[in-house]
Amino acid sequence: MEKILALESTVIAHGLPKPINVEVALELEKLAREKGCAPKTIGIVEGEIKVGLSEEEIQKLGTRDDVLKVGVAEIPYAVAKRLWAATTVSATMRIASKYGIKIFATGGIGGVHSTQNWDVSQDLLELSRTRMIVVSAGPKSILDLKATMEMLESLEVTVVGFRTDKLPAFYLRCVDVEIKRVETVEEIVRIFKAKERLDLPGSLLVFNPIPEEYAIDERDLQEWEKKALEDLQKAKITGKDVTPFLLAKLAEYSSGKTVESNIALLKNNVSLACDILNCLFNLER
Ligand code: PSU
Ligand code: MN
Repeated sequence: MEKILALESTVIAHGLPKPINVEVALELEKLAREKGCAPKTIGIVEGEIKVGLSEEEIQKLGTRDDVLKVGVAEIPYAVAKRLWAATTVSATMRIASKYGIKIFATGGIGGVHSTQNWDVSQDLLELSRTRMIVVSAGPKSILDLKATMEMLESLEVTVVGFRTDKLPAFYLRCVDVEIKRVETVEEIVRIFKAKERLDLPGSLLVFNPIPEEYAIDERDLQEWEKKALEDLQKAKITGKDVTPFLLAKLAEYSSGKTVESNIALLKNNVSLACDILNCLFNLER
């Protein structure tokens, strides 16, 4: 078994501001290598699906302004039209799984949006279909967290909190929603092995709380989110642009604090994912 860690590209192209996005993408890869793993950042280059973008391709994905954001549903569109595209959690998982990859580290997963419009991320459906360990800092706090957790349960996704029994929510270490707690990477690996043995489809979603020193004050966050949601309504933004728009607004209102937090939690997740991967590897050797 090769120790490959999948990484997504939407966070680079649409989640983080330029030019720090490219730096972060390369840093995450470096961190994985330092931990003895082989990072593969996934994206689409002129219609070609790449498992392991080159440094130059990452640079381009992070700077071009014609990069599409694709979930699983939009992969064939980007491929057939030979476009540049960044893959979301759902698209990255699907591609990684075809490639035999078992672990994927990301920032936040998509979920159920708290707008009046019906907006549920493809990430949730994909998590129910593809067997993989996905390390995330939780659903973004801009989502309806309770609805997102209920939906994950309906979709039979196995969810655990790493050293927490309260749901981590991206910028927040935890919110008042109960989750199943695990204490060690060995436990995570054992749960995944059981899932494989029982031939259960779907992912093991590991929620890893943001490091304490980078967590955002809940009241500050509520204030920024309220303003960002008002802006969203005024700008009449819908669909795929909702998440990038809200993330950019939060960065603006927090004077960059949310970006720092986003970077810290990404590194934290890559680090945990590598520990899990190393543990899995030692077991399968
Ligand atoms: N996490 C981040 N920033 C992001 C995303 C996650 O820190 O930009 C992306 C992921 O790629 C996720 C996507 O799959 O947002 C969800 O988008 P939507 O809600 O449109 O499905
Ligand atoms: Mn959506």
